Amino acid sequence: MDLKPEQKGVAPGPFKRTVLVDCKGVPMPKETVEHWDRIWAFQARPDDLLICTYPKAGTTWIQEIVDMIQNGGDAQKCARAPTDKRIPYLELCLPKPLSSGLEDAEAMPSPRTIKSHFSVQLLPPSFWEQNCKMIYVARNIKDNAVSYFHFHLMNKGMPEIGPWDQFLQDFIAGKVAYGSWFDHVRGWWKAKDRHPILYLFYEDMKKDPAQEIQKVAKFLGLELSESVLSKIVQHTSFESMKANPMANYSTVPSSILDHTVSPFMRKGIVGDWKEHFTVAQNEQFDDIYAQKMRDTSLTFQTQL
Ligand code: PPS
Repeated sequence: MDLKPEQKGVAPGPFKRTVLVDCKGVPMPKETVEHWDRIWAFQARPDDLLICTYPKAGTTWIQEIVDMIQNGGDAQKCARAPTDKRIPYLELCLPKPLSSGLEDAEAMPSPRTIKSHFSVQLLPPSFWEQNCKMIYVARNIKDNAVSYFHFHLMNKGMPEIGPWDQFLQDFIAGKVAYGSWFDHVRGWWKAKDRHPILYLFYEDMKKDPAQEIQKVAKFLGLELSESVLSKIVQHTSFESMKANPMANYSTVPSSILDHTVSPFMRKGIVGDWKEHFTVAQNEQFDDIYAQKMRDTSLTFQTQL
């Protein structure tokens, strides 16, 4: 596909891996924290839709689903720009000449859909004040950790990490960007009792995409015909999205996202953790998981 100039990424100067600094108790990339006052003051509008996830939980997938629903299943309309230009990533701060998510969101006419990975305590207050609809996608911790590990390898803007075992320890301890997976999924699970939040699971989306897409449409107050629904299911399958330059992040310069290290659309399955966890790591993980999740009704599937 030929890309229009505005659809192409512009390579910035030498790209450096970030470091994490504390932001309200959550480790965050220093670039985000440097712009914190502006991010925190972001003015949400009542008709904004927020898509929020822990990183690597299926964000891009739900973004494509939402955009397809909003555009009546018209794939051409969804090919107007890459994912992050259609649905800005609020707290993403990139070096010039790249634009930041905040700038893109502020410049966008309503109705806007905005992406964030914030935990509840980091979300700018205006989203709550304006009672914006929010869609949260959660993914089982084991596959989420594996996907995040590979993402650190291919994304040259993420912090430096050690080998898998070291990463896993840091991930369990919440010493990664956006902090503890436990706090994140639990915080949003609680928030849904007091806000219009549709809480979805990656595993359910894999198991029955049509059913989950219908849930999203209903949440947005839209009806889908059978033919539009089946177009959306097809267009948002892993295989279709992997081949779609407007959804697979191939337009980002390779100095930032190096798909030769690991493609952004890597495997897209439930249960890949079995290829990564040793028996000992799995046992340790299960123990910690049982402790941290003992007093919540939130449950996950780690295989289908
Ligand atoms: S990010 O960087 O946080 O926005 O990444 P995110 O999009 O949340 O997560 C990327 C993982 O989601 C998988 N993915 C999909 N799985 C199934 N179906 C579809 N359509 C799909 N699109 C993206 C992607 O492959 C990453 O998971 P892994 O396990 O690494 O393959």
